[in-house]
Amino acid sequence: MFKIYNNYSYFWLMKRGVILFGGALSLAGCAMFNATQDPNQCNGTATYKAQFNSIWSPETHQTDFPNDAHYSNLIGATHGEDVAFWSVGNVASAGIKDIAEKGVNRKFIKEVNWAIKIDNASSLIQGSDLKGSSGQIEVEFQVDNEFSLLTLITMIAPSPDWFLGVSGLDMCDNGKWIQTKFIELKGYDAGTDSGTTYTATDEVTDPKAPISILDSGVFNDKAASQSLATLKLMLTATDL
Ligand SMILES: [Ca+2]
Repeated sequence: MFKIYNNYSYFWLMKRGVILFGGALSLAGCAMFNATQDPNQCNGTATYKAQFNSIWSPETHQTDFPNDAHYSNLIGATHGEDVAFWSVGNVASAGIKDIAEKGVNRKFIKEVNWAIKIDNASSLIQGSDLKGSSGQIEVEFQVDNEFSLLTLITMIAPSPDWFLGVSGLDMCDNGKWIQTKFIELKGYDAGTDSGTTYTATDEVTDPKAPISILDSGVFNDKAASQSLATLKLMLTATDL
């Protein structure tokens, strides 16, 4: 818990309602922080395995199913509640736009690294891609009390600006690390390209529209499932 006193840790502590009066952060300061710790927070660190399983196919999504369906490299972060890399109702960052339109992760990696630098995130998560519409991507990640949230994203490809993912999923539930969690992943529209089919030519959305759930067009046909993939999260180790 000991942190060297600097501007970042000062703001980090201020955000959590701990008032410090100048000077180096002392052991007494640590005791003061512990005394204010929320009982709903989780202890120690928790390691998880995340399995992304695609169920996207011409059977689940009949309309215009592309010949070269695939997913870009699964990418994400572990972070705290002071940052959201994407969310429904907000416009996409440059990093999310690049992933959703092109499957290019470079700018998103910069956004995560910046969040790590200013003490809003703890790690970058990088997984493989999927060359086809079916298959599995597996990644490991570690969370702790301060950074208990998970964000993951991969491009639905080809597509104008569509992606799958989770944002700010809290692995800590009422003071306990979640053992397993199963999520059906639906598609999102990044609001940066107005194309309505998988292979539409580029059509910039200007100004950007808010990120929204994909429930119209090719995602509102006689699909057997609105989900394109599932995400299974499994606690593999804890260090309390
Ligand atoms: Ca769009």
